[in-house]
Amino acid sequence: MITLYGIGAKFGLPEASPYVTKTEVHLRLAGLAYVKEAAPPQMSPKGQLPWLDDDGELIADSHFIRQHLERKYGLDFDEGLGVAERAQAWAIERMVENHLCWTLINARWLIPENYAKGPAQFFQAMPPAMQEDMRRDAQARIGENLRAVGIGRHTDDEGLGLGVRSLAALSALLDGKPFLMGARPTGVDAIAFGVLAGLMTPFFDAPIRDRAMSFGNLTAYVDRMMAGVYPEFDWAPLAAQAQTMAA
Ligand SMILES: N[C@@H](CCC(=O)N[C@@H](CS)C(=O)NCC(=O)O)C(=O)O
Repeated sequence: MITLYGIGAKFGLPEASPYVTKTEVHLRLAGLAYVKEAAPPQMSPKGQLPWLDDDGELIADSHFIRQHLERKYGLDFDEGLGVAERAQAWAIERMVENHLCWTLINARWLIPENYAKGPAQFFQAMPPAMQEDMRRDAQARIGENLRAVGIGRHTDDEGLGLGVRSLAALSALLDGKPFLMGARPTGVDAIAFGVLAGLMTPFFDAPIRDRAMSFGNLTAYVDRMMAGVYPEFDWAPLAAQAQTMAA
């Protein structure tokens, strides 16, 4: 039995964490049965979500989970792609995970209104006397991480400009295709969808959300992935919202 540990449905999304979403999309694309459990990152072998328990074998990190699934179940999420396309997919994945995703983290954790209704709620199950300190410490840790990766050292406008460059690159790479590498979803679509949906959810307001919503092919892409991978999820199409925002 496969158990996927993540955050769960929150923030108007079927899964709050983009990395857990990546793994969940891989599982769904592969048609593998799994159960999902909410768990804190501290319980993970690597201290982060997601992790997977596959019949007693524990695998942490969305990349290594993908590798595990491909090896154990004889899958290739990039089936049909040539060497250069696989290299391109890897480069896109790194841009999305190690660059664009930080703008999502910045918007959720450092914009006070988003933090209050979003990640600050993670601590509600803790003893009331500890909650405030835990919220402050966690936010400070994220601030340090943002400085460590660089994006936290820039002005808001500079940080936004960097995020928009990645969005524009994704939009150009998607071009007129339904999915990033062509006619069907491949491995990289899992994280591109996870991060874009996380940026575009109407639950949070942020300048990077407004800019993301202005890329028509990216909103349509998120709607397409959501309908295909999470058909049971109640999702208001972004393309319609984007039209209202632009009017
Ligand atoms: N490289 C990891 C990144 C996972 C990650 O950053 N997970 C976040 C949740 S979205 C987490 O657990 N953060 C808690 C922490 O870093 O302390 C992966 O691909 O699985």
